[in-house]
Amino acid sequence: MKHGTSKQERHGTGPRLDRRGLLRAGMATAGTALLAGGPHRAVPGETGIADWATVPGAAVRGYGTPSPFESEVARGLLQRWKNLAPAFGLSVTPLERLRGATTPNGLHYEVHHAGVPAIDPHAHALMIHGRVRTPLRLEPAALERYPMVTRAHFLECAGNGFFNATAAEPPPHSAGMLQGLVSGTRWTGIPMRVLLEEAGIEPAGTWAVAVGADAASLARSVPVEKLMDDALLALYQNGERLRPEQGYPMRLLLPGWEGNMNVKWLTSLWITDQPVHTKHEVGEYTDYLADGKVLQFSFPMGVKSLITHPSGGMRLEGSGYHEISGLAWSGLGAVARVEVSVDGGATWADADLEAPVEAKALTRFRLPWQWDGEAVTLMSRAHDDKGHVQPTRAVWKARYHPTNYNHYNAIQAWHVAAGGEVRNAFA
Ligand SMILES: Nc1nc2c(c(=O)[nH]1)N[C@H]1C(S)=C(S)[C@@H](COP(=O)(O)O)O[C@H]1N2
Ligand SMILES: [Mo]
Repeated sequence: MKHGTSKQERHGTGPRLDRRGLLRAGMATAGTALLAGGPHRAVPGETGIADWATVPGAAVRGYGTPSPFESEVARGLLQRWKNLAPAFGLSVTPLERLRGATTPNGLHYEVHHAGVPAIDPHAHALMIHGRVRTPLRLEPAALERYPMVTRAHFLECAGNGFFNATAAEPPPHSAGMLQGLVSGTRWTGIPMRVLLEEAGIEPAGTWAVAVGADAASLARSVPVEKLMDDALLALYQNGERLRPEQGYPMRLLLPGWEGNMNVKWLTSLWITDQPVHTKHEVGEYTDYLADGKVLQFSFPMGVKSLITHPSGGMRLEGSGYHEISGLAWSGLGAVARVEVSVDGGATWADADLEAPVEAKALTRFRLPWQWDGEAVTLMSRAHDDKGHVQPTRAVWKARYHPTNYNHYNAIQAWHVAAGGEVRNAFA
């Protein structure tokens, strides 16, 4: 993923990039050395022995938690109808506080339509019924005997980015508050195909209605084709059992498709010959188009990216070397390329993609940058391996009704003031 001169020349942007301080990957170390020569220089003989190195530390414990010094790293809570419906709520992943491409389980974003049910796994089962030859009743303990796979996939709420989608002026929020209804996880579970083949789908069984065991009875119609393709009955997240917030003891995982369809606390998969138009697929999770029509069943999430470092609410401490880093993903395939602009979209340079680059998964990108201390606008633009490109906000807005916020995947811009303050921008 090295981006040499030839590639930059091919896009006709080579010489201008250097002027704005974007460095080629090989120069990252030069930039770091520059930092070490500054305020971080060590003074010989200054290192003493800290208190914690003079007495024994804490003993072993059954389940670990982060350092108390990291207590500010937490999900941001959005409880719009807190008094009326306290169990309805969203929480966002603090994207600007994390590195890599995996979201810790305690920071996975949440959307609960009627709270988190306290499910006893010994009293829970998934029924696969309807247009099948052999209806199945699958209890969590029995599922442990099935073959499992582990795959990295992002999960993104259809409404992620809603502040930027509908606001007249850019809200001055953090990356997490603006775009944190997305998380990245290594999910382990049973391929849905294995379970559906055991049940034996009748030829007429082309759709499935997935229902959750929560008080919302959240239900979505899913094409059987997707279930047979890459869907999982997810049982584990990042190696441990699903958290209650993520659907313990089992959830439907539809890689790349809008979060709402990934039914948590899955209890019923009713095989039908048509979609049944549940509450969540005829109102809230549809897209209002510019011409006044409503688009139903827009399942995959579009190609998207954002810079997380630096991002809204941060302050750059001085000009000179900074690394630009962020996340990219596509619900249609793997990220093929991420471009970064430090001049409001006039010129672009390819960022490095951090391996492994997996399909329908978060991908970390990085690009070294030498900031000249002047006001700039930073942007990132992702491409996937199916040829899709992240649109500008203007292009996205032109497609949809002014009130639409679902499937917002426009380019995220950050304005860096001369003083170093970073702020959400529309560009
Ligand atoms: N049963 C059930 N499944 C559900 C929901 C819910 O409220 N109940 N919320 C949906 C929505 S809108 C989203 S975006 C994702 C969120 O999954 P997470 O909370 O694990 O991030 O789950 C979906 N599945
Ligand atoms: Mo959602």
